[in-house]
Amino acid sequence: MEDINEINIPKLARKLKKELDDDRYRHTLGVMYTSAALAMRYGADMKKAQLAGLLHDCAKCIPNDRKIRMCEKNNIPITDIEREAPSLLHSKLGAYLARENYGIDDPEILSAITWHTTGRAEMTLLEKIVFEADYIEPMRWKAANLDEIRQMAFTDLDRAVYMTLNDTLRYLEKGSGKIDDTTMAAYEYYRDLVSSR
Ligand code: DGI
Ligand code: FE
Ligand code: FE
Repeated sequence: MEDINEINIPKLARKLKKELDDDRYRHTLGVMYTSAALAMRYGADMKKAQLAGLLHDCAKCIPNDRKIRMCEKNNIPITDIEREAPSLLHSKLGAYLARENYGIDDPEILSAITWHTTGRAEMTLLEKIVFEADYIEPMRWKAANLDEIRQMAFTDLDRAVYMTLNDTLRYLEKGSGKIDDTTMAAYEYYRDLVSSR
């Protein structure tokens, strides 16, 4: 509905803050600024990168049973893996809420929110920026190889995406997290892309 340039980021941030806990809000700001930095580096739209970063986890703090109910009510399809790990739904549901509650109808921003958790094969530049910013933003500290991936994100984005997916799969294999088909397809695509060069 709205022209992207008319959207007031501080105003949107104040509205979003009410829906998130403090740590999640701080993470969100980290992702917004890191997405902006990557957009500068790779020549993506700065405003879209900031908006996608700001809103990417807008559904994260909704309790899981409510996520499922909201998806069912709004005809958002739920895969078997998402039913087992409903937290995964925060990306799809986040894109829905970005449109319905935050007035974002730009398809590039909405798809960057939709794919930020699993990634996917052949991501757009904005999708890769938000996917990567989510992993490397300054508040993150637990993930493996963070220093190396942070540097790589500003050197070779496709390789950084591959490294991130590789570490995510390793992390999921150690735990009991079932791997989503989209995550696996993304991993295989970026692995092959990087090794073919
Ligand atoms: O929402 P954030 O915590 O900022 O980050 P995120 O949206 O990337 O979600 C991270 C979580 O998602 C992390 O615990 C790993 C998990 N995840 C990513 N891909 C898959 C997955 N979990 C399962 N079960 N399967 C996947 O394919
Ligand atoms: Fe997320
Ligand atoms: Fe996040």
